[in-house]
Amino acid sequence: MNSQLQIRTEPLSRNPHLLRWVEKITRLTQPAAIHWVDGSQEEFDALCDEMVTHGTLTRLNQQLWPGCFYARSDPSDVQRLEDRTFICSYSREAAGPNNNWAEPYEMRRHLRRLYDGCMRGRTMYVLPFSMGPLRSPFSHIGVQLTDSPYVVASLRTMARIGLDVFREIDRNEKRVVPCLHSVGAPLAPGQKDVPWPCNAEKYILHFPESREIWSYGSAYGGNALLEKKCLGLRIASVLGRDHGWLAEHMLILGVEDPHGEKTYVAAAFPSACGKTNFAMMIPPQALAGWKVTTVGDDIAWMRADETGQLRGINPETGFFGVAPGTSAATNPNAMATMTRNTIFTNVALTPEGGVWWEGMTPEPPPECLDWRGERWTPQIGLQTGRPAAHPNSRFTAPVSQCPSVDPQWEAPGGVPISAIIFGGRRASVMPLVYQAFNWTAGVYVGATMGSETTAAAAGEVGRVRRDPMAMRPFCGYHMGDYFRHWIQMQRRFSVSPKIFHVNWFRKDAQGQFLWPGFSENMRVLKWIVERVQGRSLALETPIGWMPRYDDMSWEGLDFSRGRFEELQSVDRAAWRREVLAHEELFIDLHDRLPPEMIYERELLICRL
Ligand code: TSX
Ligand code: MN
Repeated sequence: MNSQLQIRTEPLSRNPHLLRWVEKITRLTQPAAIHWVDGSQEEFDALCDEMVTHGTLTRLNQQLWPGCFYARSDPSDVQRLEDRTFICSYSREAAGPNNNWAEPYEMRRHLRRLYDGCMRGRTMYVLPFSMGPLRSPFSHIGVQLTDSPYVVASLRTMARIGLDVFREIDRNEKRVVPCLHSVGAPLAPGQKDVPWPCNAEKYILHFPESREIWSYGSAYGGNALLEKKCLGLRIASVLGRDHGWLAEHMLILGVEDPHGEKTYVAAAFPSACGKTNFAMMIPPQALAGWKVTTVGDDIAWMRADETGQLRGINPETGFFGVAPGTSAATNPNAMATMTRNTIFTNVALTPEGGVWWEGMTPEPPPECLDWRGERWTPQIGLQTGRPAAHPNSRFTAPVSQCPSVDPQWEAPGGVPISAIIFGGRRASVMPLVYQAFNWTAGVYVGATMGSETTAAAAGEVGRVRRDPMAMRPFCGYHMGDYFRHWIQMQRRFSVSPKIFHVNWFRKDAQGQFLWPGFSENMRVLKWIVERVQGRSLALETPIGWMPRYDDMSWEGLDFSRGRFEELQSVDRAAWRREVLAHEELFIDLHDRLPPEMIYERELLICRL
């Protein structure tokens, strides 16, 4: 290790459980040094300097991109690996058909062999993090032991880390979630390191009963930033089930109406629906006085307060967003957020020390280095079909820098959530918006939601993939039990949040999008908020309540009554086929499906 780096080898905690665990893992993984992470700016700067020296990071042009860095991953380590992700519960049944299950005892034995000496020649970081504001009743603390400085630097943006968290661990009787992570690339004495060490064999393991996370072999995204999908969703969903709250794959946004009245909504969308764009949406000029504020773009932890009001927090402090497609046109707030203090991973590097990705500007730069570090020109791109940025390339940027950040985004008690929106990418069948008749009907809407696949990687393009509540890869237990938990949550509410379904992606007979989307989605949001406030009207249909043309605001948009009828039409024959397709999901979950789901399905069939 470089001698410039001040390594904190003295423990920053006195918690005996933590000290004993660190000692045990040190003996197992045999790192060359231990670094207790204090979370300071000086520490971050030193870590980044070190990574620049090693070639893991490139400092971007500081005039153009102050505080920004660029990382290129190993070409084999570019995404979350669902087939390497396991729930290691005692019984296979508890994990459900929605998860890969592995026997915990055998998995532990196998992984201990892999972890044996796996940090040789590297520094092991003891990285404490809090999901949610410190001392908030919503919050949970984790400690990640990792040999990846890239993970340490990224987590400083994504979660609250460092000394304050150690203090809380020492003060608090709350349990810490131990998260063990190694890139699985020990260094022999004198062996030269590579910029992005990782291992061909990868595992992302969750032990729901003991609330532990073990990750091995990857340094990318959700495989390695264990706060996010592993703790924030998979383990938290189990905690939520056991303690009566919800850990959801949802954005939270605030809507301020022209009178200054604030309404918060949470929304779940599968991938490739523009969830981050929606979380940071800017209303159109014509809807003067309406404002959207951002609480979070990925995870919502929600519970009923003592009055029975649902309240939610964003447990994270950063955005780990997909770069391609993000531009001043699609998401100006995201572009402003990442102008400084941002880590870009697997985008393209321009000759002037800036970044670029497909869709960032109308014209590509004349020349750049692609995400693999190879020369790329628009012509090479055309000839080879290779994009300059990897389709899953990312920006890691602080929520606090988002121009639309909500003033209450760090409130320890969360924000009141009045509505929940489910959405999907559907070229047909699904109207722009409808409201479920009640909580249970809304749970059915979320449970059966689906989205059409866009990337060839996901198999057949254009096929509807069921993704209940956008949680299919993130629910840490049996999906049938998860639906039951959702239904039972209603007992905790004095007034149940209203549930809606939206679809920005319906197409006409010519294959054109019927709805302009983006800022114009404010018109839908306005109707939703006014429904919550009891100020807007709706038409009862077989699938729920829908706005009529005159129930929505159209000033500043040329959108005809006829086009709206097409967008909102409910084709009963197509809907009957849709409901039959729900059978596929229900067969999978049959033995643990709550009876309410069957009943809601029967009701829907009758209404159709
Ligand atoms: O993010 C999107 N949103 C939500 C925005 C708040 N996208 C991008 C999707 C992929 C990640 C959308 N794409 C949205 C949308 O509402 N709608 C569409 C479809 C669409 C694309 C282009 C146009 C219109 C609709 N262009 C014109 O109408 C000119
Ligand atoms: Mn997500």
